[in-house]
Amino acid sequence: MIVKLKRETKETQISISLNLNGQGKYKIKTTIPFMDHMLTLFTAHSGFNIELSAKGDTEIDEHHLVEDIGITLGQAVKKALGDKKGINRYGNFLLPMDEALSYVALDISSRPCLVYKVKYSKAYKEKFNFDLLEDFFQAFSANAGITLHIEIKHGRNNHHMAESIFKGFARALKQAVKKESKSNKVPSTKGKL
Ligand SMILES: [Mn+2]
Repeated sequence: MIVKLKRETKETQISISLNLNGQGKYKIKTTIPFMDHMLTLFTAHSGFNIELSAKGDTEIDEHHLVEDIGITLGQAVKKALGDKKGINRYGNFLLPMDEALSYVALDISSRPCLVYKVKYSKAYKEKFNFDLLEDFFQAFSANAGITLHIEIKHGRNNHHMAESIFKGFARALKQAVKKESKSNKVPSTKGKL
């Protein structure tokens, strides 16, 4: 199933097309080069197909746009999951990226919760404000209804740490959304997620 969503506010304009059963094909244009890089990695490693076009009031700063991309991606994932019948529900991944190592664990629970244990170095004056990534994952978790734990075990370079997180997030989500071949049940003793 391909989910298409448009989200427009006075601050940002975003459209997304998402297929959870894809081949990792991407067309990502957010006007923020670092987010393009992260979302491209995310798409390639999740195996989803994503077309995302986003722009907004980045003349103020990049906060609105980064957060609203998280909202839109979260809404698209939630819609694409549908009744959640037969999915694995849980996913986790320990992902090394050179000297950086992240651990991501998630539950497609309908209970939004973000635990984010990541400290970026302030030693460099980078173009991108890495603190915005917490807002991105908070928005994703809240709108997808996903419990999401993200931790950096260790690392030195901010770019590597972020890259490790996005790849690990992609791999964990890929596991969780995958349908078990024989089961058509919602994987909860409550019968509903
Ligand atoms: Mn890179």
